[in-house]
Amino acid sequence: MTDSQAKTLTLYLAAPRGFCAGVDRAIKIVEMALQKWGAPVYVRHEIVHNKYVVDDLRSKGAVFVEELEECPDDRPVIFSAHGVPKTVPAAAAARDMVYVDATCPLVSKVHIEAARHSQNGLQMIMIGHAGHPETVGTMGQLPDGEVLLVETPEDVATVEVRDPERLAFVTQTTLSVDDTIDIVAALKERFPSIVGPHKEDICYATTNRQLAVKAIASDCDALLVVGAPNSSNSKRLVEVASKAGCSYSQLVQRAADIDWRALEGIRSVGITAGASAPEVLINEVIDAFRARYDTTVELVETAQENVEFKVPRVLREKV
Ligand code: 0JX
Ligand code: SF4
Repeated sequence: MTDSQAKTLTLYLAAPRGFCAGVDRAIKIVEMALQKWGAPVYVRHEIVHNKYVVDDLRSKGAVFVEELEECPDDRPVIFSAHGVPKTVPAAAAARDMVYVDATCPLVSKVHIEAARHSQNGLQMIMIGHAGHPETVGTMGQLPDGEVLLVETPEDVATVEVRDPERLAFVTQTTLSVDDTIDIVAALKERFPSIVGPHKEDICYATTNRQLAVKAIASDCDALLVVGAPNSSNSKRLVEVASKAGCSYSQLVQRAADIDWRALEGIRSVGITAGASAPEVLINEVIDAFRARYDTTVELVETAQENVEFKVPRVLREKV
């Protein structure tokens, strides 16, 4: 192989990738709140799981905290895209705080489903990752202990329910579609009367990004997912690529994280990004390849998205 051949590389750029409608809306909410009320505006939890996004909003006057108790009474607070337990807005209201809920409408829909099933006398089972803020928020729509969590088909085999005839399930929106099929199948096998969504509650953005990865994974010597280590949907994309036959799939937050040694000898790389990763970081990664290889970029588009969510009315009204 000659030197010039060795430096030739094809980048398969997955589409859809990166920001989803819920992330777009959540970031807009923080920016509009800063315009409306001035700095500081408090944000409970990272608005979305991305350091670049959080640092940018912090530089504009947002203050990120983990708990509502860390916020003063007299400044607005925004709840992150992942959703919050019912106790959080209740505590903010009790303190007469101004708050804006940036929970993605597709997560809120799951909250409403869980509450509705419970009102109908069904015990809830949630398929999700323990400790993830979305799971904590969805389980927190009902009193402590009311929602049972299962993470794997093995959990389904041991979960103890009140009445196997009166059960419903919901899921986190950012799970692996394929893994969730197995968990739902295990639930339906053990509890044939269980009710739930048509398939699961995984959102369009999670589904589309996973399908796009599957379309390129087996053609790539390596696949990089731009995203954060605490981003559930981004981590799932790395797993999907591995399972689809890509022998080296890695999460990178920025171009500086790329392990160039591990990529030695490769001729094709897939690139995608989690729903919370801004396009500027994807371009940074592409530019890093262009600086090292004679790079051809091929867009592989498996779906088009045109979902948009309105920001809450309070931010659309003139001051
Ligand atoms: O960890 P998640 O994938 O739930 O969140 P992230 O990375 O911030 O993505 C956007 C918010 C998704 C909520 O469903
Ligand atoms: Fe909403 Fe899906 Fe984006 Fe989460 S990943 S914010 S559920 S659109």
